[in-house]
Amino acid sequence: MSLAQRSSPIAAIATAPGRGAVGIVRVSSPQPLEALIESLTGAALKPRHAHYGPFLAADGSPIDHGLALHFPAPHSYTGEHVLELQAHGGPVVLQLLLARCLDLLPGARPAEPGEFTQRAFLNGKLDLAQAEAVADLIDASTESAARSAARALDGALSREVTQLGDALVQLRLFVEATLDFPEEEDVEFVQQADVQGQLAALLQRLEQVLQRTRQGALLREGLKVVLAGQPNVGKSALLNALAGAELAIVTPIAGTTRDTLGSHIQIDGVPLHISDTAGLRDTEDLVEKIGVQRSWAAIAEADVVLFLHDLTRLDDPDYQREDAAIRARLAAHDGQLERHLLHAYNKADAAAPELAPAGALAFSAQTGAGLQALRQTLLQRVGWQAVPEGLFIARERHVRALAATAAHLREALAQVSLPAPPLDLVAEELRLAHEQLGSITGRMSADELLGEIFGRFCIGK
Ligand SMILES: Nc1nc2c(ncn2[C@@H]2O[C@H](COP(=O)(O)OP(=O)(O)OP(=O)(O)O)[C@@H](O)[C@H]2O)c(=O)[nH]1
Ligand SMILES: [Mg+2]
Repeated sequence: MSLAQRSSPIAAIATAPGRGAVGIVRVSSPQPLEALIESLTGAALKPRHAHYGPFLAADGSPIDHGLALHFPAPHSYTGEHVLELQAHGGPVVLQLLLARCLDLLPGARPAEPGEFTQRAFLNGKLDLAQAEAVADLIDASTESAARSAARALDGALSREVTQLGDALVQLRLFVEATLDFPEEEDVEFVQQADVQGQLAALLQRLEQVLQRTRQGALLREGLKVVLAGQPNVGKSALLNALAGAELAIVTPIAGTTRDTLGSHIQIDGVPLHISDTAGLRDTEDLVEKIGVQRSWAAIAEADVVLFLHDLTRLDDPDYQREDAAIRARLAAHDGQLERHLLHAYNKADAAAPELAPAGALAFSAQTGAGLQALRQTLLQRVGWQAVPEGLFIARERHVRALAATAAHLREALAQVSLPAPPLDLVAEELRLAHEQLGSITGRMSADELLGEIFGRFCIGK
């Protein structure tokens, strides 16, 4: 997009497509909107006050009657001049209103998806993490996800990141200042200031933020859980029990399920996508064969594979042989899959409890016994810990940036701990750490910030 396009007025229907009681057309423009407002409503609007009246077509006839709200810059969502029109929520009415606004604004064009929020970011109304939280709040699939998105939008993640950034700036400042005065005794200087101790403390704080950010990413991304195992172990029965609905066909016939079948569920507010698969076995049946191939494909993509066993058949030699074959194939997946495996033993209602291996998860999809423990173990396995204080939603992008920041800090700490610390390398690691951290909010341009501080303190030449 060219600069001119980026600064042109934009307008869009802000409410969901389809019919509704109310529909909203929103306009944002770098130029004042008074002329548009005058032509459209025949009135002058008091800023930030609801005004009821007609929305006028070019010939002066009303398109609709509704509420108009004017937010002059900079006190608006985008930071530009914004007008919101609340009309009746019919697609034709809203299209007419949108077209009228575009006609009345020289150079105006329909807004691209997310463009109002993008302008809010560019005008400093939101940082990058907050802008992402807007989308996450709209997309939230569970109550916890929605609340956490609201907290991130409120700046919970941004504040943590900014505080870490401030501490990092102090360290960078110190190390770079030491570099600028080579006549000083570097080693002593660094030791006196306990750069090592400060770095270690910073790293510790960062790890805590990283842990919370991981939880936030889990809430947002959800997780893929695949139910796998031999035919007839009760995979479909478990899917139904977890989903609380009769989604999959359950019969005593081995090979009932052929298609992979998924459902969205939540456990303690964590969204999970759970898939039932065809029972794993060698088969001549063409349809079932394809089903088994799909099972393996689903297993390869899963975040967690819930490997189900049938307590009533554990001592059956045929069952044992098939079990060994499946385990061997799972192990053959470069050990990657085995890390995601969670074994669970079904039909506890029909078997003696001591049949399950010691410490194993035993449950009954039929009676529901042990399901609660199964749910909790599943959450633990995916790394979920209920964080008492406010959780904020986060993205994989944030997790990666924080992990990269931590890696640079660890490297810096290792350098500082050497008998003769190579300060230029330490400074470089700190700079890289800062850059990674700054990418989360998109606001902290690391070197600008440092330049500002150096300027203020008049250090150097
Ligand atoms: N006693 C008992 N029977 C169960 C339990 N769970 C499932 N079953 C029975 O086990 C049989 C197989 O259940 P399914 O859920 O169809 O098994 P599946 O693993 O999906 O089988 P495939 O689709 O063939 O791979 C059915 O007759 C179920 O009623 C349980 O907890 N206790
Ligand atoms: Mg099944």
